Order: sequence, then structure tokens, then C-alpha cells
Amino acid sequence: MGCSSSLPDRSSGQLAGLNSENGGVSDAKNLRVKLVLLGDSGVGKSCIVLRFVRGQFDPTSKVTVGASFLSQTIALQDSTTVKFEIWDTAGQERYAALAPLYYRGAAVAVVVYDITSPDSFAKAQYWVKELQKHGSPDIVMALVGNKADLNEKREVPVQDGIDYAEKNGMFFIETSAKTADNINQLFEEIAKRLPRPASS
Ligand SMILES: Nc1nc2c(ncn2[C@@H]2O[C@H](COP(=O)(O)OP(=O)(O)OP(=O)(O)O)[C@@H](O)[C@H]2O)c(=O)[nH]1
Ligand SMILES: [Mg+2]
Repeated sequence: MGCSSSLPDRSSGQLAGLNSENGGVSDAKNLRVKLVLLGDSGVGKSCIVLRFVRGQFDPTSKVTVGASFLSQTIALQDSTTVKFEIWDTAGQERYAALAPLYYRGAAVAVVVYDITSPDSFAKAQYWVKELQKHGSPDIVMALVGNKADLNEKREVPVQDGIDYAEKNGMFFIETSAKTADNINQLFEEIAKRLPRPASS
């Protein structure tokens, strides 16, 4: 199972040649952001990334080992471009100690759960608390209820996600990596919420 992608995709961004050693912003019109995905094993993190970056859904690939890296650039309506440098972490418990390596310095954290799994919702809350304790103070956080296509097996009410996100100052959305529902919207909404440098 899984949608793990073995190779980094460094070819997708028109900003690939920019030297952005400052860990985030390139300039006012071309943003570069480090994004980390966190959440229980099997919630669909790798599938979300694969859908966003390659437009694919692969139910046959493997669980993520350690972490995988992909990048994708999007253009916003105001002609700003945002290059997401995405660290897709492994949700299996044995990799939990590695997570700080990926979320430290991240400008954006996407915390994912599976709407059919209350355990995964509890795990998402654990990650939110971790990020509040150890993440960047100005981190943009999104809470994502994935597998929205499995609505008939839903065990986490939409309202629970909305309420938890609101209490914790997070953006909330339900997605389906399988049908592509709300996947692009997730990243567009994150992009809109990024702090913008002053254009001098
Ligand atoms: N129905 C449905 N299945 C999904 C969806 N997203 C992922 N899956 C399935 O869920 C399983 C796990 O997906 P992954 O993307 O590998 O999960 P993960 O969160 O990356 O798991 P780890 O790498 O172990 O942390 C796979 O069998 C996927 O096919 C979705 O939106 N809908
Ligand atoms: Mg994975």
C-alpha cells in the first residue's frame, strides 16, 4: 500500500535555479517554503503529495521509510509563485524520533488524519501539540481530513475537525488523494496564508 515516491522531483519549479539559502523567502514575488507533512501511518500523506506533484494516485506503492522529498511550484492569481519544498515524513511509530529533523525550520506543517480513523485523529492532535511546543512560532498549520471519498465509513465528524482546527489557529480542509478532491485547494489556501515579505 501507499503512494511513496522514491525519487525527489527537483525538476518541477521554474525557481529551481534560484539561490535561496535563507531557508524560506526568495523575493516578494517568488516564495520558497519548506513544508512538512505529519500524521499516522496510512492516512494518505504520500498519496496527497503524489497527487499534488504528479497528478497521480498509486494504491500499490510502499509505506514511506524515513521521509521523502518532492517539490512543486504553483502560481497564484496575483502572479506570485510559491515553490513548496515538501518533506513527506514516515508515520510508522519507529520513525517518530526523526520527525523533528523535518519539522524544525518548516514554514508550513500539514497534519493529516483519515476521516475513517479516530485513532489517526488523536495522532494528528499529538502532532499539533508537538509543533506548538517545538515548531517555529510563526508556523502555518493545516489540519487535513483525508479519504473524504470514504464518507460512508466516516468515523470522525467534519465538525470535530473544524472545531479542533479553529481552537488551534489552523486552516482545515477535507481531501481525497484518490479522487483529487480539494488537493490543489489545500496547497493554494496554504500559499495564501504565508507571510509575505515587504516588496521594496
Ligand atoms: N480511499 C482512499 N484511500 C487513500 C487515500 N489516500 C491514500 N489512500 C490509501 O491509503 C493507504 C496509505 O496511503 P499512504 O499515502 O501511503 O499513507 P502515508 O500516510 O504516507 O503512510 P506512511 O508513509 O506509512 O506514513 C494506501 O493504500 C492508499 O491507497 C484517499 O484519499 N482515499
Ligand atoms: Mg507515506
